[in-house]
Amino acid sequence: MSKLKQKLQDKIPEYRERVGNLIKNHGQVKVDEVKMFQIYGGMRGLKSLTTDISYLDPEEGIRFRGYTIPECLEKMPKPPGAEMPYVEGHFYLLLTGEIPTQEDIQSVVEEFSGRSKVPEYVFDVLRAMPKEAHPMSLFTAAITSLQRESLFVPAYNSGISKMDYWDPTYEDSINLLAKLPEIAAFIYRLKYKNDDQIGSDPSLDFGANFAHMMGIDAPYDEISRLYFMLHSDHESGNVSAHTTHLVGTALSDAYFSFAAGMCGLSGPLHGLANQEVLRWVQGVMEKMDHKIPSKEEMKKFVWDTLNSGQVIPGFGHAVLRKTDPRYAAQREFCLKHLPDDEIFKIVNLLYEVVPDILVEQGKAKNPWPNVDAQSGVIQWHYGVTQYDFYTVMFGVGRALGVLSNLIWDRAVGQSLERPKSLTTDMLEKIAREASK
Ligand code: CMX
Repeated sequence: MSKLKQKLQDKIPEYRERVGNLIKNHGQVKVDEVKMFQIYGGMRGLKSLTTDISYLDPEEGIRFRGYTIPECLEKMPKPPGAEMPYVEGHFYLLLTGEIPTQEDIQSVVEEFSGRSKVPEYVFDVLRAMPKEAHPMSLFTAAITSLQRESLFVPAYNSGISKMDYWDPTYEDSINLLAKLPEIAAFIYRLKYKNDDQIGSDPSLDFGANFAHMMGIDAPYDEISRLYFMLHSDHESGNVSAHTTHLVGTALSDAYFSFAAGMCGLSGPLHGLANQEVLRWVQGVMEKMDHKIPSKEEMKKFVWDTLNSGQVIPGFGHAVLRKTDPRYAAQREFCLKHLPDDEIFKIVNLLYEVVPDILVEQGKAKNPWPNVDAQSGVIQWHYGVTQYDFYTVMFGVGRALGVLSNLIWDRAVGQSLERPKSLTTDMLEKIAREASK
């Protein structure tokens, strides 16, 4: 058994006891109540999910296992000479709740690289898909094609105990995670580089190997580590995390569950927003003939977008009520490495004008930028200008969090998710009775 799996196995009994105690001794304690607007309003703010992988405070932003982004960047071990920590170490933290040592990380790096070879049939599937298929369509197809490798399915069919479900789920999750960088880079080079593929180098860490297979020089390895870490998790209620969890509660294996989550990530209100930001910025640049707009000109672009009934991509959030620390971390990287970049200047200008306009418009509860407002700038600067690819990289990062969560769901025996629905007649009756 690998060191990581052993560590997980050692932690499971205590966690089961804590959850068991909550259900058995406090099962009737009221945590929250559902209001009418939440039923029609996407269950916003309803406290009805649990995860220990990360927590999103509306004012402070994300904490991964209790650590803020700056704390993770400072405390987590890094590859020799690197600025950004190992992705493998971040996965270790998400899964176990502990900051790994260099030695711990080394064993995860080896575990991942030993499982990273993508079967040839996955590439055949991708090559057979229509040329104009969206990269997220290719990404989900690759994941579902890999589902035949699931170890959970034969274990379930052979009658494995519910107590042991976490074990093949762990195996499936690591097998899938380890292959995602190569799948993503393959999709990129298939679609945009005439299928001129660059083979994986298993001696490299997760982030560096991705950069190598993309064919982009340093510091793209640093960007990849930062990008995957920042996008890994955002507690349980966002569409990709919730969908992966929901589908997983039907005991669909890690491949099906994660693919479902990735279909959710592909929506423009969620992960696709990063491509929408670049598309919007490109529109501005074209109209300006590649001249940086003045503040007044930018305000007009923003109002025109709002007045035509569209959202300003990369701004607002369902939970956050301040600038997203994931935005701030990427902004810092830009200030250090690409302060004169044309798109960075435009995105900075947006930061100056959009919040006031959204406040003036009076609709968005959070006028501040989210992660997606900044991530495309860095990608564009280092040559990844094909912005419809950005959500695939978001997906590779998101896998770290949602698969960690799925393993813990299985460890604690999370039930099939099945909330109750009511008809409009019933809700009207409840409303009438409440107003008597
Ligand atoms: N531009 C214009 N209007 C916005 C807005 C924005 N950036 N953000 C919110 N609003 C509007 C909403 O569309 C809504 O309008 P209606 O009442 O007409 O429906 C109103 O403000 C209230 O929305 P909210 O409660 O503030 O936000 P929600 O929780 O409903 O939605 C989000 C959150 C992210 C979908 C929304 O802010 C948005 O559409 N942002 C732009 C897309 C985006 O950047 N998505 C990425 C989020 C991060 C991620 O998941 O990757």
